[in-house]
Amino acid sequence: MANQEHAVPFKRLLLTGAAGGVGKVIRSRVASFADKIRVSDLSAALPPDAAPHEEVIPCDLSDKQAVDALVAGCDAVIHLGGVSVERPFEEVLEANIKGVYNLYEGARRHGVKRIIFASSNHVTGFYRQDEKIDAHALRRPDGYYGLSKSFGEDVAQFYFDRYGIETVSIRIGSAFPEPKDRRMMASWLSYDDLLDLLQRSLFTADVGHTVVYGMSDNAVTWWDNRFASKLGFVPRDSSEPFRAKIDAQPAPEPGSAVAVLQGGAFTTTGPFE
Ligand code: NAI
Ligand code: 15L
Repeated sequence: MANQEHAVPFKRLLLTGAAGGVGKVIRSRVASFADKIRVSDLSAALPPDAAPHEEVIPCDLSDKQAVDALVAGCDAVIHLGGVSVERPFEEVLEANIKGVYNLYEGARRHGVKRIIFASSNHVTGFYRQDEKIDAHALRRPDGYYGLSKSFGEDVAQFYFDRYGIETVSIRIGSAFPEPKDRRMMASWLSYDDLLDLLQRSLFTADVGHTVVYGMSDNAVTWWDNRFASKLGFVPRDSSEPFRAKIDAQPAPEPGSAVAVLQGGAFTTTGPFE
């Protein structure tokens, strides 16, 4: 990998959201990124079992003191934890908005050098599927969840400008074992491509705050991922092998949000009254 800053891995890497869909998959695969992996999630979600290279520390991200203790001793973070779908504002506020603030405050206090922030395509979900945007396009969040990720990107920029903490914000498309529907034919990110992107995001020098889309090499795409070239990221997988399976599904209603907008169903979820 070109342009690597760290000849040796980090000393202690914090992985939040380790019990989630993505976290469970990448947990064992980030072992080589640091001497120790500190694995965290809500206590109810996280079994206490730890591999020899791991420390398991349950933590609610909305608890500032607990997050401060969680971050202490870590020099890098992969931040996956939080609400990952559209939910009432109060839930998003606690886990994502207070959560990301608490994380960066801990990072500032304890000298964390690099954070990988799991942002989302829902930061730009109100663009149409026939538009192609890059990561510098005006953000158009498609709900409270998208707003929280947009806030997280701003927090990342602020903590770089003010304190020099570097972040790669990855606007993940759809990171699942395979695309589940027509929309995900464009947004799919394979786990292998995600792992490659995470590794490059951690180890490429001088990223400042870089925002990229997390997408595989899909035939149809809504995102010009040119800023990912700074990381040398060239995805290897594609949603195309799943096309026949997806085409066999009923087509979405023409003109519906799912058919027209990049954010799909997120753009019409709620209000939660
Ligand atoms: P997930 O919902 O499966 O995992 C999120 C984890 O965060 C869960 O294990 C949950 O217990 C934990 N969590 C929730 N509230 C918390 C709190 N207050 N304190 C501590 N932990 C808390 O989500 P998934 O799919 O694994 O996604 C991981 C990250 O990537 C999330 O931040 C999500 O927003 C982001 N992302 C994922 C995409 C995907 O396609 N999987 C697409 C775009 C972004
Ligand atoms: C997300 O941000 C969600 O976390 C994930 O569950 C998917 O819904 C994904 O976006 C998507 O847009 O497919």
